Amino acid sequence: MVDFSDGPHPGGFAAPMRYDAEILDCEVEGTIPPELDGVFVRTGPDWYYPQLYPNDVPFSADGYTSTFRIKNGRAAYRGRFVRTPRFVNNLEAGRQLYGVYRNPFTDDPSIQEETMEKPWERTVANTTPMAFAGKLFALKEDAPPIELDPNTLETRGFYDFGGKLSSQTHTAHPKPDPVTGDLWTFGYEATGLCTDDVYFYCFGPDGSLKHEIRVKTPYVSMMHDLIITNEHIVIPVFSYIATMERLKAGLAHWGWDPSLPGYFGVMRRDGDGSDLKWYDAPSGTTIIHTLNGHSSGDRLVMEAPQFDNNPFPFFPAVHAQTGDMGPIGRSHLRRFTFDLNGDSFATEQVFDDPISDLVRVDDRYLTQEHRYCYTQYTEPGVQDRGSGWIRLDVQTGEKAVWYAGPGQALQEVSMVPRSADAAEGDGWLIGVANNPAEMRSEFVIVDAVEMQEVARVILPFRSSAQVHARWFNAAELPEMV
Ligand code: V55
Ligand code: FE
Repeated sequence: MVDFSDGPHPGGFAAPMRYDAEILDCEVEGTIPPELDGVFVRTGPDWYYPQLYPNDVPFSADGYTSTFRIKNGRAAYRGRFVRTPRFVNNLEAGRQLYGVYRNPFTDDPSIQEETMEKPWERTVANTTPMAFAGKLFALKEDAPPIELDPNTLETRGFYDFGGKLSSQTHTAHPKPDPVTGDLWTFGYEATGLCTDDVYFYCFGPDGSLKHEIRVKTPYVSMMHDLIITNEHIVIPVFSYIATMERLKAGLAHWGWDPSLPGYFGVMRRDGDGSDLKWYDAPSGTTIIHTLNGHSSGDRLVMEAPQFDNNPFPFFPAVHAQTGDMGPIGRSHLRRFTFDLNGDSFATEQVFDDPISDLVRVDDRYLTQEHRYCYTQYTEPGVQDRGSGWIRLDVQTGEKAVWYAGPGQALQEVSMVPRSADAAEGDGWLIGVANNPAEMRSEFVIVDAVEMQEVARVILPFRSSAQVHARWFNAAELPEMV
């Protein structure tokens, strides 16, 4: 029986949505710029059945992918639950069969033999959309990508890069290199649950495997994101720990352990991993998402938001009493400058106010030096304007902020350049605002130079919360009618 009265979201804006939807020609306020031709894809979590155990976490909710296809000033919306093996098995049983986050020991006996052997089949594919070689995928870091039909969003199944993905997992943060056209990506816990193996890949735009690197990490930590520069790979290892003992005890995959050392691992991206160097970093902090980085000579400069405590209180501290969730994390954008010949790095705060760690650059500048960082932000003291998107000049510290409107909550922003050769910063900020007063979601287009709204696509319903979203132009994901 489906009964959400005990949560996790019994009602209100975050209540489970549980529907697939399609609107062929959406209601629009303002004018969608005619230059916008492509598809904005969002992936996020929505519980189709209530969680099996109270200690499960929001990251276990079923993956839902939705698209705003934009062309000739018009917008079409589609949204569908990803038909993961888990979704299909739950639907057949009419209830949740899967236990707590990334822990098959807690699964229903009817499927547990399978999930112990193939833990990636527990995935909910709820984190990030990816386009690669003309295909669309929904990603979560515990499994290979799941391919979706880019037009209908029907699920095609797991994708293993033509047999080249030797890792059992694939990150939710692959990095397209705009200079080479390649995709740099990786999987951690690559050889099984709680293994310290990390496999990195470079895939060419035709889908071919160009390079692979295999390394081990000092401990098994949540390697949610990484930095690819023009020459190097930087991997953060910070404060979360997974062990088989935890899993056998029925706990969620990650525990927060501020007594663990932090590390940045740096290695050449064209090497074999034997040059990997671990730089000691402050413990009790963490880096979940990264902004961008660039190498030149014996220096590597990267920027990332850093939390000075546990950002995910539903992964409680390993040494705390049950129920002690610790403080909610807030992140600051910091710049880390590595001496590639030495064994240390310098840290500077780029911006003094706390910001959302869903930071983005114009993707044409990934691996290169960039000027602008975009993210969600509300200036301290500003009230009743809803949440904002900030354009932060990381070189001068100059900022400009656009606010969504009273009560509205903005999700992750994407930057779309006005044209392929437009100057950095010239284009639009796009993303979804949740409007709880109207109980609906709205797709917003903001001029990134003026920081003024130009159009809004109005949905007559809530679209479930995204984790991440990406814009793919019509050349990357052509529309098939
Ligand atoms: C994150 C999100 C996840 C996950 C692991 O934002 C890390 C970080 C939505 O799922 O499984
Ligand atoms: Fe992420």
